Amino acid sequence: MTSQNDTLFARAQVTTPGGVNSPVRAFRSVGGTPRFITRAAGPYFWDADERRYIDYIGSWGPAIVGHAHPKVIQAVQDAAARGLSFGAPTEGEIEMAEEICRLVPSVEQVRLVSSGTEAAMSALRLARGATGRDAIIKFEGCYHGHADSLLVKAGSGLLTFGNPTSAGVPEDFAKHTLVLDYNDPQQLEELFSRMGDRIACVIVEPVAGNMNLVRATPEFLQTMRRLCTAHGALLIFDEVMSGFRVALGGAQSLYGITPDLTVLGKVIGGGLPVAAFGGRKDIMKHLAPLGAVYQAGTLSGNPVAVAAGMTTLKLIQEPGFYENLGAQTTKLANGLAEVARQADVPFCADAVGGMFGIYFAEQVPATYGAMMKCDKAAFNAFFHAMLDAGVYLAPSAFEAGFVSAQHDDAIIAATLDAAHASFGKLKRAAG
Ligand code: KE4
Repeated sequence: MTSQNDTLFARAQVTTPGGVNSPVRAFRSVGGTPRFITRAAGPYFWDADERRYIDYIGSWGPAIVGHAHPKVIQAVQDAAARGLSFGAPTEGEIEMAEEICRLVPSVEQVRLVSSGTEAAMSALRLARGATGRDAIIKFEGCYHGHADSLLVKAGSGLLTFGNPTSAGVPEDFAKHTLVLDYNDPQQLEELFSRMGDRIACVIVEPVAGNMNLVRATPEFLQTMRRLCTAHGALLIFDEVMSGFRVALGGAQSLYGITPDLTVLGKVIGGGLPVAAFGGRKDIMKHLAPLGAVYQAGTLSGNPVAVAAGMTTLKLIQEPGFYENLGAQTTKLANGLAEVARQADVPFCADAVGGMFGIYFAEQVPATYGAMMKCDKAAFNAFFHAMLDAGVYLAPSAFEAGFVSAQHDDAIIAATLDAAHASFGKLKRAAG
């Protein structure tokens, strides 16, 4: 019988490039047909064939309290009944700004936008406007959305300027972006000694999730904090993924490092389009309408989206929320590693708060280079075996996974049962 997913995928590709509105959804990294989701609840979602999956992407982070949480749905319905968008300020935006500033102390003022890309792009422009400098530093393997200056990979030599990773990005844009190796403090020292007075900012995922999960070393983050301060550059923590995911205060609270600007998204929208950038007041004052750095948005601070985000932010502050989320995520990671060990499959896993990484490698990668050596073919085979068993992992060996408050012991146990069968399949296929 033809799968409805196949039918929908064929139809989608007629009117939308690749049949998807975001590339990773197309399953091109793992192969096969993407699942078209019809509904979701708690830790589950269902595809067009009415097949149920335990969901470990959670919309790539936003669904931290579980899908379709009754309180979030009610807040959205109540807000929608009062109108969808006004293009004028609302009290809800003040409440969200106050909540973010309270929960993330490094953020003294914040501007709401509609996507992580928009937030990171705006933070970059603000850093350049506030410092009067053009050069920025990012790291191989980190993703900060698809603004031109950030779609850049390492240049040919270590300290040369970057090259575009995407068609359509002019060399003139890429040349202001320096790309260094993640978790290499020495490269930062060398670069700042050469041109520290030309650097507008360093932007980093303090817990990386876009090359799969890679923890920053404390020395790496401490070095960039010290060098930015010494050379008048701004330190931007891109916490779109790690914010409210690895801890209530984000990765900056785990490492005890205060960035100058923070980029947020995902969880603060609870599944609807809310993102934000914020930080020191003396930097934020450069933003229009106060200052000369322009930034704007028709749907910025949208009242319905803010209602979803604010309700989510309240739910994650319930007593024990992060203790439980961290415990369940660690239980999953350790359980997968144990099941793989029993099947004699080279595999390891890591977990930070409510996000996890799985690696077909002997040890947890600490760098982009090490990550690229993981066995992608083995991951892809495992991905499909788990999908067939009703467990939906991120459809790429280079993405992190996400647990929600609704992934209870029964869900973890069912996942490990599926993993036991899947690792067994891999072992038999390897012969
Ligand atoms: P959005 O524009 O997708 O809302 O956010 C961009 C972004 C910025 N910074 C970080 C650290 C991010 O992880 C992201 C987006 N993350 C991806 C997951 N790898 C979103 C999934 C997708 O692109 O479809």
